[in-house]
Order: sequence, then C-alpha cells, then structure tokens
Amino acid sequence: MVITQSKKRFLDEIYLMKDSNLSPFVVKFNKTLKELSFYTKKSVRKLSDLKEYFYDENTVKKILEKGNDPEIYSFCDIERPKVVGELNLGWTQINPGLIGNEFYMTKGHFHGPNEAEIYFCQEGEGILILENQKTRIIHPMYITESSIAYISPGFGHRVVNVGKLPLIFIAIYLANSTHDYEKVKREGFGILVVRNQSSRIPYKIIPNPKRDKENLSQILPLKQ
Ligand code: M6P
Ligand code: ZN
Repeated sequence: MVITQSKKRFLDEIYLMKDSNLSPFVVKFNKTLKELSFYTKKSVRKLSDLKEYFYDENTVKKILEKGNDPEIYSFCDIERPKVVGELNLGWTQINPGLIGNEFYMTKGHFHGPNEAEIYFCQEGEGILILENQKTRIIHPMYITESSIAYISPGFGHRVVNVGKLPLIFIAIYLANSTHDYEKVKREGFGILVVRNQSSRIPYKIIPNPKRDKENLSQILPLKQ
C-alpha cells in the first residue's frame, strides 16, 4: 500500500492528538554508568565499525590484525515514533585517542534536506565538522563544555575529539529524520583533524587528500 505524503501527515496528526502517546519525561545523565538513565537504544562503535572512515587504512589494519579493537565512541538514543513533531534525544561519548595521526571521531552523516539538529557539548574538547552538501564548503567549529551548535538543514556533520578526556555531547534531532552514511563512507568529509606536534595547539585541520581535486572543498577558518 502506498502512503502519500498527505496521508502520512494526517496519520501523524492523529497520533499527536492522543495524549497517551505524548507523556513528557525527564532523563538524567548517569556519570558512573556513562549513559542516560533510560534510553531505547545503545550503540557502541569500535574501530572495526569505522574501518572505512579513518584516513590511515594501514594503521587501522595493523591495529585490528594485532587483535585490538578499541571502542571509539558509544551513544544512547531515546527514539520517539517517527512522526512529524516528535524529537529524538541522543547522548554520545567519544573516547580520547588517535588512529595514526587522526583523532577519534564519529562516523558522521547527512540528514535529509529539511532536517536540522542541535548539539550541546557537555564536557571535553572537539571540532564539529560541518559540510554544506550543496556548496561543499566546510565550516569547522570548536566545541567545548557548554557549547551549543545549530546544525542547519543540508549540513553533514561529524564530531572529532581533540582533547585528552572523553568528549560528551547531546543531540536533538527530528524523530523522522534519515541518516545517510554512504556519502561519508565513499569520500569522507573535506577535512581531516590531525595531531599537531609542532605547536601549542595539539591539533590541526588539513584538506582530506582522499577527495579528488575537482571535489576539493573550500575550508572556512575554525570558529571558536
Ligand atoms: C548523535 C546523533 C545521532 C548519531 C550519533 C552518532 O547522538 O547525531 O543521530 O547517530 O551522534 O553519530 P554517527 O551516527 O555519525 O555515528
Ligand atoms: Zn545528525
């Protein structure tokens, strides 16, 4: 059966009219367990899940061949029904570490063209990579405790932990949004965030050599 957009919208509205579907709630971050006090889904991403995402494929291979598979990040989501008007809540912890010269990071993804998101950084230090899907312009943003980032629709996003401690952030996104990983898996983002041993600042941003020349992105200065 084909459900048209207007039928879907109508069904969503019916859903939202039912009070029983909309019980409000408060959730707490449990510092000891390092997770939310309740969630509908918990995911752990290890190096083996991110094989295609780190630049230095040889180092990835060597680490895995030695039988190591470090946890890069984990996240808990409270997933609400996929209807217009509902929001999901995500909590993510990225561990500190490096694969070759590249810092631990999320896979990163693109949502649909009309789907925004908000990230709230609770602790740690990171770079939020935002890439405009149409223009390919890269907007790198420095985030730390209490930073709140608005991710406009159409911007792919990845978080990189450049600190010595875990980086924790909260995400609020549309419950009916879609996550597209294929594009990131294929070509990565336009920049890499790598260790910088010759400066007081321990990281630097470099263009992603895997992007072919025609697809090179314009990189804006880091927004503090
Ligand atoms: C945040 C949100 C989630 C996302 C998660 C991990 O919690 O943006 O939607 O799934 O981070 O990031 P990724 O999906 O890129 O692995
Ligand atoms: Zn997202």
